[in-house]
Amino acid sequence: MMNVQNYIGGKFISAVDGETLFDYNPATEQHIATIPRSKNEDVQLAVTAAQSAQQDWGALSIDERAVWLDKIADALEMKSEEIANLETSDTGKPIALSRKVDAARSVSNFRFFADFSRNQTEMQFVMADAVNYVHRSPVGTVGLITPWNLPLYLLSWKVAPALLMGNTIVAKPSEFTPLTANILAETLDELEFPPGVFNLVHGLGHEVGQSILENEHIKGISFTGGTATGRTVAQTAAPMFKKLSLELGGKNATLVLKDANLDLAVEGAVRAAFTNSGQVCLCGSRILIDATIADAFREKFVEKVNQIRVGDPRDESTTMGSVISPQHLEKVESYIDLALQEGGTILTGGTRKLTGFSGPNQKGAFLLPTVISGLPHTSRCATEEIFGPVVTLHTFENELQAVEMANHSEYGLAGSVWTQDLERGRMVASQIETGIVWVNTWLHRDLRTPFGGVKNSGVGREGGRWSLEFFSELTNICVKDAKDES
Ligand code: TXE
Repeated sequence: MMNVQNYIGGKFISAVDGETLFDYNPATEQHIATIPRSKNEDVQLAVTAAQSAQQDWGALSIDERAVWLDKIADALEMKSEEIANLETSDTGKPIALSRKVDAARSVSNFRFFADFSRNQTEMQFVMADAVNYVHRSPVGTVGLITPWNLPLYLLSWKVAPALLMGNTIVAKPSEFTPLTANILAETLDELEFPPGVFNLVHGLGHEVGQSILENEHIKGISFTGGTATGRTVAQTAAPMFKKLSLELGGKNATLVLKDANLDLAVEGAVRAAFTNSGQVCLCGSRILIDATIADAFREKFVEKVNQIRVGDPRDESTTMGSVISPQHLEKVESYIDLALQEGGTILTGGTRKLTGFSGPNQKGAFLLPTVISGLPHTSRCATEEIFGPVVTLHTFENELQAVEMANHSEYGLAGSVWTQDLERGRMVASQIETGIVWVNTWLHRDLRTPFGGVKNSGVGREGGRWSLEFFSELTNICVKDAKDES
């Protein structure tokens, strides 16, 4: 069992009041770590440490900071297996997924931003008699608040550009998944990274998270999490005029057009619906299918879903693990009950996975991948974020209706369109009110592109130059010749 501590000013320390919380493995219900239950005093210590480190860190050149990012990437890469194992214990996700996505992409986030910065040139706007230079300064101390679904991946997505642009950090990982944020702190410590530049405070959202939001010295907040929490974040931080980036929930549509390559679409739709037990904000949790191909699609789709291997997350052959907690399992199950009350038909799944386990996994929060049909696209199950291994199927008569159905959502984060006519795919994609649309693929990420949502899915974009912009302040310096104008 691990005893995780806060990392403040380059030191591992307990919460000031000594209080702790338990961290559980959701696939076994075993208590795996104890973390500090930090409060406002701990945030204040972290902010003081960050502020003392700000000047020196901000004074480094971007190239010097990029060298640090590369060093961090190399050091994390050496720990890939440890990261993957801890992520699997904390989240219940399959080890193969933890390796391929969580561990690998956390490394590539640091490497990407280091390389990306080397290709940047200073923005200039030349006038007839003057030149405007756009100068970037750090925002200052920023608060990074992250969720449990992709713990180190999402934290590194924020930490890398924040460091690169010269900011100091107070980070708070989800209380459900603190272990890989701790690995990052340990790695920085081993590298003798400048103390106080990166500070980590563990604890509950409404306590330590809220203190980060309210701290007047924290000048920017980058938050990824649920829409309801995002609203609290905005309500607290916006009146203080903090820079704010909110990446919130989604209820993304997968649109399967009449001319789709059916095998490709089925495979993509299954991956979009069930990756990480459906606990990715980009997951395609409602599938809209052209009525003329609906029967064929449904049959192949259910067949493919039944091939998902739900099992022990540590087993290499498992393709779906548990959900994040027993409480979350109950929430997801309540939507399955609701679907039945609303007149839906469960085509497969719908129950807990109870058989085939021996040992501690018998107590885990496992649900079978669940496919529901027969519900209106306006029903609660088809419009509210379930964030679990549950997908609803709906049919449309024409593309106009498909787009209307896709846009019938309070969310607008992502989506995918499946068609062999690429022009049509782009046209349909451009009509969907959302931040990201894939055509004939899903979660195909180029880190240079803008990432973020519209409507209740958030505010702002991160990724590539959008991250650099968020984590810096711009000063336009207009320089005119000092010659006498007369
Ligand atoms: O997320 P929270 P929860 C969605 C998903 C899920 C729902 C709730 O639908 O069922 O959100 O999940 C911190 N001030 N997503 O409750 O609460 C919290 O400690 C400051 C989508 O786990 O949003 C954690 O570090 N911080 C999402 C982080 O916010 C606060 C991924 C996110 O937790 C806080 C996860 C407060 N008052 C859930 N309250 C996505 N977009 O991918 C909580 N936190």
